[in-house]
Amino acid sequence: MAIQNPYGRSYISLNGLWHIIIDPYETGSRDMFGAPNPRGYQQNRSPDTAWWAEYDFAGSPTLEVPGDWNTQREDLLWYEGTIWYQRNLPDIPADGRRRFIRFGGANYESEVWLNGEPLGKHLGGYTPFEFEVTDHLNASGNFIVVRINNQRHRDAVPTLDSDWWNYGGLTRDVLLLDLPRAFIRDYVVQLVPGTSNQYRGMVQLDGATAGEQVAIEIDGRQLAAVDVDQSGLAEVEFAHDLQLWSPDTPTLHEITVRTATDSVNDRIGFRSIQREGENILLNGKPIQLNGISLHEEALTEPRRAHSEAHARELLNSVKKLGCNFARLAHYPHNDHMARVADELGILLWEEVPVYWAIDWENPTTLDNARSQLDSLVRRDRNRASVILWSVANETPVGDARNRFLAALIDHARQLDATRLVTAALFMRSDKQERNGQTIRTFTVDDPLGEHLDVLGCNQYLGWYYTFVGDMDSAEWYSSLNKPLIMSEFGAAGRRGHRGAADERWTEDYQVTVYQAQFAMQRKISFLRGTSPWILKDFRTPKRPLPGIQDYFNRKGLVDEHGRPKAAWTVVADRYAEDP
Ligand code: GCB
Repeated sequence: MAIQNPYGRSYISLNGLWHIIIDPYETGSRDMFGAPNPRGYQQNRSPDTAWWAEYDFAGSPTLEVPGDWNTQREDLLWYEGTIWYQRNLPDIPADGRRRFIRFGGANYESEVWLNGEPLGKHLGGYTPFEFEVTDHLNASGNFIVVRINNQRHRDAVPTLDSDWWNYGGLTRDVLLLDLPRAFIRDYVVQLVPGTSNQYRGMVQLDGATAGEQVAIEIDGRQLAAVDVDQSGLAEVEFAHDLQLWSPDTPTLHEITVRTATDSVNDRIGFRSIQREGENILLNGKPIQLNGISLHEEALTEPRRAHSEAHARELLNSVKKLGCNFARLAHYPHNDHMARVADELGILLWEEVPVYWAIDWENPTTLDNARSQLDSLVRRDRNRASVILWSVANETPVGDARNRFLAALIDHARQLDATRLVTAALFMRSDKQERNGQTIRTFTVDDPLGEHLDVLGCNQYLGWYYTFVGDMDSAEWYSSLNKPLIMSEFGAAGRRGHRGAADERWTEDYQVTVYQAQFAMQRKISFLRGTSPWILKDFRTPKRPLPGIQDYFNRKGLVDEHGRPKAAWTVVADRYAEDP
């Protein structure tokens, strides 16, 4: 279980320049016959310290951490393989406190050593992980080595194929956390759904003995004080009247969790989110989600976003578009996003990279997906902005897939019963002849819908399937009696490429598709939200069309540098009409 709210603790940042060795043949970890290399790079030797060494981190180039490696050096743009990272640590006093190295995210497989000793491994490119180093630290001369490999695998999550760039490296902050012997590892404080003043939560201590007391203060007032059990766990419940959080009033309260030896401050918003029939209720009232989808790329540059400043830039742009909602596709974005969304009042859909053709029959793949979901939920379940956990995107219906996703849905609910669970599904498309006219009907009837609270549907009418005109008479159905979010729709247009309203790849055709989509969507009685595809053009190896795509998906409302296209205004006007 990861340490809650790492940025609220005392820490040293390990961001900055790290030395790297590019290692496509895995020379740093394997010998010539494929056995583990006893002279591996994790030892951080050099010809000066070992006669056999054929490497030297100190003399090797550096990369900025956090940052994807692809956009820091031209020769790494397409690289998929291993890169070793190394840096020295500042001297840490042996003062009885505990130290943890926390990685916000590293894509995809990471193996970490301190002073040549293994700390552990992590799978998954978008979730945080940490290792305790208290007993590994020397008085001076400590160094850390990380081997990162971003090769794609059939049994991985995501799998071999996905429509985004496989950015590799230490893509998020690296922190050295400094904590007391017995510390607050995790806590959750939530409003009980459907109430306006009932609170429930838990505090998990690490290194504490049974009977130690934990207290929770909100805005300086102590509201609960409970003893922890044998396992260091305390459950709390209290009643209190507080101003609730909503997109219009994103009020955050100052929370302190305190024990005799530790305390941690946070800023938390409280709100209730529920489903009632085809409605989504925020603080008991039906809400319409006017949103936009986004990848984790910086607004003005085509590279991984990682900082609070990036999060502000992206989410301010979401606000400017008139949204109260954003879909963070297709994997957990960095820690800063939900925190900034909390402040700005943007509701979030958060997602794990269970995308397309996952290896559904493979139990190890399920464990991997579940552990990514687990990390995401535990990381963000104190964030008021997050209202939806999404377990999958565009996955093919089938027994193995249904079982796999049902297991993820159960897991999300077990960890967090206060939010709604969704997935981006497909619809069934049929034609009917009526009074000499052909009517297209679309039915959201994926069997997974039974398990979800909210149905997501990705549909590219006017782009991949059917023509724009077919949307005029389109009818949408679902017998599930659940709210629907159009989680993707849109069209590609290169910024500056103008033409007729029906000319594909132009800004103008993008406008045409959005207009037809919104006209059609007005008639869908159970539609409660939209997150069109997508805020900005993003890098993807799957889009080679020269002169138009050049390895960018061009469905953005702004281009890869953040400059708006004509469709921006269509979406902004639509949301302004119906805020
Ligand atoms: C989809 C996927 C998304 C793609 C998008 C597209 O359905 O969910 O990842 O990028 O379509 O542009 O085709």
